[in-house]
Amino acid sequence: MLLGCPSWPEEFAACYRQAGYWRGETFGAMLRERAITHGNEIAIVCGERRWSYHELDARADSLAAGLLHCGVKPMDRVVVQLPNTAEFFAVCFALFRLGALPVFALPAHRSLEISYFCEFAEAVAYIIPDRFAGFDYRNLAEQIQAKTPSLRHVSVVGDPGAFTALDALYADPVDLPKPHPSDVAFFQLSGGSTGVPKLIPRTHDDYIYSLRASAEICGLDAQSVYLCALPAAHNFPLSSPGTLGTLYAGGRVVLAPYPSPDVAFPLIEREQVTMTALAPPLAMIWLEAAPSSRYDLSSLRVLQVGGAKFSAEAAQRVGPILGCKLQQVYGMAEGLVNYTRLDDPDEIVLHTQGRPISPDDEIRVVDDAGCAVEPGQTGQLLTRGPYTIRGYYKAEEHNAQAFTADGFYCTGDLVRLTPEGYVIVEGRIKDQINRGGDKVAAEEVENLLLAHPAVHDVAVVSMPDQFLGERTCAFVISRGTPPKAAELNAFLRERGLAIYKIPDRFEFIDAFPQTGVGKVSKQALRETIAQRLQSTANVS
Ligand code: AMP
Ligand code: DBH
Repeated sequence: MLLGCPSWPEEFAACYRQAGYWRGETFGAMLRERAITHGNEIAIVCGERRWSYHELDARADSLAAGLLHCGVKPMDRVVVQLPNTAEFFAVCFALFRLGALPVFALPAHRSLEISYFCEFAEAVAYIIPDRFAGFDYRNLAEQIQAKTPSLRHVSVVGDPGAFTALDALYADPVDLPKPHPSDVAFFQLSGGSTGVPKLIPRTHDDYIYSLRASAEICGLDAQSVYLCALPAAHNFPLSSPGTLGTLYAGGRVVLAPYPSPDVAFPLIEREQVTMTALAPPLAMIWLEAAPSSRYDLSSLRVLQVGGAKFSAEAAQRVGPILGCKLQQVYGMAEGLVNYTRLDDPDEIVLHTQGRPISPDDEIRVVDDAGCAVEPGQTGQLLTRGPYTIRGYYKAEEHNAQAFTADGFYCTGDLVRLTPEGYVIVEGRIKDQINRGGDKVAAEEVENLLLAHPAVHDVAVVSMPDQFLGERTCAFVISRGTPPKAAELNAFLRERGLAIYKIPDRFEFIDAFPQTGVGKVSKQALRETIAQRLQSTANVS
């Protein structure tokens, strides 16, 4: 077991095994079983490449051997930052078989995030594409390697430049020790609300349960074709039921390098895609594009939308325009995932964010004092269960706040429950901006801006946005003449912050409004910017 990963108390673990949730499966063994039963079926479609289960299985063995030769050992951390390519799955399953632990970075992360993941996790290896979306990851890797002593190895999918090509690692399979099902299998990342992102340890047992149950809820089977349009490393397309749930069910995963209609629609037609997952802004783009598209989307049976609140108005257009069922998904990389069910009445599918996967997902809705609210009232959602973590990796102090003494995760989301136990997301108390599904921790951006010489103080808040739901606004008290917004923008880019976290707007202000106890009132700042936007909209 890896130190620094809080686990379930033994009595809970015993219950989860007893109930049949944790079945002692591991990812490596799961792929082997599918290769035996569905060996010649196609597992992964990536451009013109089609890998059968047998091929994926063989690649995982051979790459695991190659990584071992490079010095990657069981329990070592490996930062994986790959776009939606077949290699992402070869790498994941190779690491799972080896018992080395991927840290799932997103392609949008830049030097600030990646160097933090590498240092904090003491990663020994970093796996990247050569270029993606106009960005050269080899330059990034060079910077990171220069300042991260633990990082011994960089592998590149594509042209390796000064590093090693992933393709050159494939070696003859060797015998490997088998990871234990209760071991951590990888780290997901939290959108977070604090200064630095948190690492989320997920075990084989708990994650496989969540994707097996998700696949069942979504009716996946060997005939299912799942289009992965969101970034593959994100928890939603990875596990709800996502690519791994599809592979669990023996279905086919089709990879879209980009989620835009011009890329995704032809793939849906060509591959006869049955299901996919989108965040709300993308779903809206698809709804705009579909009526005039020349591609046949009729194979699509289910469109999942989640990551941020999907408005009921947009939700009701999904059926008529795309000719498929909508499923709302409210989940988190920490664990708990809620789905509307495929046979739920419209009322529920349009107006709620679903109900939990498991009968043993425990839900509490509490007020500021931590007391249960009256049924149907709004409060913070706390949760505990067979696939919700009991703590972040090496974060004892933060865990004491983010988890209750009896192990409930404090989601920071404000919800209410319907009498049938469906969750409606009403808002949030965590200091985070949800930019159309991309989460931005206010404090992380504030800390960086405070380092700028012309910034005396700063508060980052959300502002309403028709398209993304929310965008980010930084209120700045300047030191002397206010700097130009472009200068602050450039400053954050130079620091290596992911672009989606850079504030969309800077507002300069003399003093912050305060709450009764003298704290900055972010609520008042949100209202100020919302009013300003409203009045400019009225003028134009
Ligand atoms: P993360 O912790 O980064 O995995 O992000 C999970 C968070 O995304 C949740 O705690 C919610 O705040 C938000 N979220 C996810 N799905 C939905 C949804 N369907 N509606 C509203 N918020 C959502
Ligand atoms: O936003 C999320 O993190 C999310 C949304 C839907 C998630 O992790 C999930 C489903 O599993």
